[in-house]
Amino acid sequence: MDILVYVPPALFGVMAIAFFVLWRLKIATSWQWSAGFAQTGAGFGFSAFPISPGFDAFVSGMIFIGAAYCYSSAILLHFNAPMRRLERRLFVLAYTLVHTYIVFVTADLRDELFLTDVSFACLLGLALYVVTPKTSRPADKILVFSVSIVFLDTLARAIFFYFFMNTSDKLADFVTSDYNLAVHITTITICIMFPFAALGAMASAAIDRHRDAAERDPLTGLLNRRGFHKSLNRMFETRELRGAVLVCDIDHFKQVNDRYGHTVGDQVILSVAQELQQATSSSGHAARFGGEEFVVFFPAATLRDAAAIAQLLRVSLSERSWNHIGMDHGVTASFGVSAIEDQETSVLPAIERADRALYSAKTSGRNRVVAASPTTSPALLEDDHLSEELVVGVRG
Ligand code: GH3
Ligand code: MG
Ligand code: MG
Repeated sequence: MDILVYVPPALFGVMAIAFFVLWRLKIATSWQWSAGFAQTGAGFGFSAFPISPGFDAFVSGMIFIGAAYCYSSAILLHFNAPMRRLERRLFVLAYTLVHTYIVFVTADLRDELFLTDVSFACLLGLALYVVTPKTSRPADKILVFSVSIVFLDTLARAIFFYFFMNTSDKLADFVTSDYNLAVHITTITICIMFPFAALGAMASAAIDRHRDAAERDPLTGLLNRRGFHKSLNRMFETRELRGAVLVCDIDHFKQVNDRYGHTVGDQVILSVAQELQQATSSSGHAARFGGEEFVVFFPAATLRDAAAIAQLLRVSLSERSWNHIGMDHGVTASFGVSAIEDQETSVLPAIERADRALYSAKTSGRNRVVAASPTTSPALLEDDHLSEELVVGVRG
């Protein structure tokens, strides 16, 4: 037991420093991990360096609840879940009142330990209840599993020692109690998994964030060229290469910048991007390839489907008012569409064909849709013809 009492404060102290550094480096998204581990280490410190029984019981109880509050905050933040701050704070307040009464009025060690353990478990249990349905990454599942272990360990110990063990009820006997030995043993063996699981979940989330930043356009949030190809490659690992491509370029966009400034230009780009994103819904992959040029891939769509969608987008864009951003004239865009052919092994030839069709749309007057296919040269499809014939072919 002598050496054992130094292990948790040392372990959690190191974890607190490590998580603090990770938070400063912006790898950890919340400081609450570090605060939780620091408090757990400090709480265990009272077993290694006791001061006086009443003071130790009161302060260590408050510290453990503080740690549970921080852990629950860190977990909820990690999963982007509702923080339930009011409920958790009221809970901590209620704990504080009862805990103060037990320590300073009844001075009953068994009640104090039971209350603190059950309250600690409740705060973790609430976080687990909220986030468990939200876990998808393997590292997050490991985190939830390890928090569940801490939750069960705390609850099981509370029940076991309160109902089945005949331990002393004097605060002064805590340091030498079987309970204290049990806490140290389970903490060092099974609960220590928790900080490592938190570390793994944080690293996994940080990697995802960086990957996302590298694959997305910061202005519109659409995929960038690299993200578009990666996302398509991932999709085609498991399904047949089929679908249609739409490329879109805003007409005379330079004039928008020249007349209204770059900020207004950015807002136009953003609005067009949002329109494209809506049109693709969850099935399509919309990307900003550069400047004011966008590419959208529709899996399983035919040339006819893509042309019909492009036509709807073209009309919707040309009819839009831009008064709200201070522009008193309209914006139009030109579209090229193409479909992946049977023998093709990549989406690139279809993008090239759609690009040529776009060029054709630009040279034949802009504000129009041109559909290309490898068997025929880019053919201008008249707008009326498109709306009557091709809209019929749109799939959901
Ligand atoms: P066209 O109808 O032939 O497409 O003419 P255009 O003026 O749209 O074509 P061009 O490619 O010559 O001009 C595109 C302009 O887009 C040039 C560039 O300054 C502007 N641009 C590129 N990226 C951004 C951006 O992120 N924000 C803003 N505001 N403008 C951008
Ligand atoms: Mg343009
Ligand atoms: Mg352009």
